[in-house]
Amino acid sequence: MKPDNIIVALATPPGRAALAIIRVSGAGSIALVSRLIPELTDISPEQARRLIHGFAYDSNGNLLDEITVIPYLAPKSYTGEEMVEIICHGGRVSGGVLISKLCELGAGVAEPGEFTKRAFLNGRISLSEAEAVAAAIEAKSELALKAAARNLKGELYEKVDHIRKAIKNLLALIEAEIDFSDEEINKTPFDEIAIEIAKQHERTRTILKSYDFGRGLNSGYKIAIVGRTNVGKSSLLNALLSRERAIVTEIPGTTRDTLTEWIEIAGFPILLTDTAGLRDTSGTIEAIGQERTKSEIDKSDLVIFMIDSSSGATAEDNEIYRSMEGKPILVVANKIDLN
Ligand SMILES: Nc1nc2c(ncn2[C@@H]2O[C@H](COP(=O)(O)OP(=O)(O)OP(=O)(O)O)[C@@H](O)[C@H]2O)c(=O)[nH]1
Ligand SMILES: [Mg+2]
Repeated sequence: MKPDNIIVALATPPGRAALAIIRVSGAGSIALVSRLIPELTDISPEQARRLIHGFAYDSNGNLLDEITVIPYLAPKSYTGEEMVEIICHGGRVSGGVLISKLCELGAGVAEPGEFTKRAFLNGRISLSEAEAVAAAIEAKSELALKAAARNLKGELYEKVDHIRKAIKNLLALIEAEIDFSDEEINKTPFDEIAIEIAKQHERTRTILKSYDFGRGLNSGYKIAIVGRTNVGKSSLLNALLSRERAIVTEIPGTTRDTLTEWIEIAGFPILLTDTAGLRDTSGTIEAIGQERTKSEIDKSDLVIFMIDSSSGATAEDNEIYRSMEGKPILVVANKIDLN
């Protein structure tokens, strides 16, 4: 089913800003908005996709804001439907007032992602392009944004579509082989078909392999800094963040709770967690902290296991290391200046 009801939403974040953008989509959008903005009355196809300067009024003729507005005729719009983009003044009031006036006139407030959903349902963009819109908005690093932009341009879709077409061709060849196997027509040898199948299989595997990379770029990797008390875990967190985020003292057991911050390393978003040092303890708070350290280890993609190189690996270090079996571990020897 193709939805044709009119939806409206603020496309920019609420709050103080020079400008805000309101999007309206659905058949009849232009006529609906023209009841607030007279300059949109009787838009000709030549005026579509062009910026129009105007003023917005309420139903009593009171001036609300000076605006610019872009009308789009179906199907040449983001959603593929008739659309209007209103550029009004930012701040707390203007966008909200215009949206509530449009809702009074019959528009409904869009769900998050509904414009993109309509673009997909109307065949304007592929599923991978729709996902790329979300990935671009959520991008936590420049590298993530660049990957999303490639998919916005349809790179992933093209790769998958290429494989899909090749498989359809193969299927046609195989079916022809079955249907006309007795007849003397130009036939494709089976080994050629087998080679082509292997090629498409390999291409599919390559795309699948890129999934983990893409997931890391979008959701980030979780890295926990783990080790005995006082080895310098919080000092490493602070050094990587370039600020004194965690309390560092010479007293063992300083960090009691897990502490998490986003950082970017080589373009990858990393959720870095400092944890409570592991040791035998009778303290209730410290014991709870250590339980949290253990659950943090379970959730991590990588554990930075820190040891104090001035004392070398102790029996306690060995015990902690063994308890993390199966986890990707990066061993970091700290306090090398004391050697
Ligand atoms: N000499 C030296 N001291 C360090 C180094 N790194 C950290 N320290 C000191 O070691 C002490 C403990 O550092 P923290 O970063 O609090 O250690 P931690 O592993 O977080 O300790 P807990 O939170 O108790 O588990 C502090 O006095 C730091 O200044 C280092 O590379 N060399
Ligand atoms: Mg600490």
